[in-house]
Amino acid sequence: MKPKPRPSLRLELLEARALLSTLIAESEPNDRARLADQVTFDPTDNSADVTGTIATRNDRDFFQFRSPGAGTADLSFASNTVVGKVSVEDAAGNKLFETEPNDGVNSGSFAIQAGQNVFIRVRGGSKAVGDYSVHLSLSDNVTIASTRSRRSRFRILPIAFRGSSPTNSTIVGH
Ligand SMILES: [Ca+2]
Repeated sequence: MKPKPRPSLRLELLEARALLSTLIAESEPNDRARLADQVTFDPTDNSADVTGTIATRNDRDFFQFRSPGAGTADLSFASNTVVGKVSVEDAAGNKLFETEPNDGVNSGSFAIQAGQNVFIRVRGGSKAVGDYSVHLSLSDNVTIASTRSRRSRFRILPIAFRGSSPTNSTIVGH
């Protein structure tokens, strides 16, 4: 006889999906703008977390997003090992923002236009290699179309359990 699915299973899946939606992991090769990894923003908080690895001193990682509206983007680079330099350019190669790791500047803000293609390049600024993360957050006035509208159909329902704990019990009503 098949075991019955746990009553909490659906909630756990939703939580995992929500976390994954904001996390963009690099995929090599991404050393050129045309090979850039696409960044998607979570419409619930207008943010995205990018992760990558500077594998060699010549490695460079490109990420790209198309701005859904005009506003401001906040960028923050973090790494335990890499003195990384982040450059942000538009499609024409105009510089929008650049960190200055040698001066301790690893975050900042820049203006974005509606429909603008924004390219983010991460380089290792020294011989150090390792993992890094880049947090991106768009200002509240930039509206992001939700591609997960089905999510709104789910609601948290009060559930009555009979048993010693929610993971070791039987749903008796909701
Ligand atoms: Ca790369």
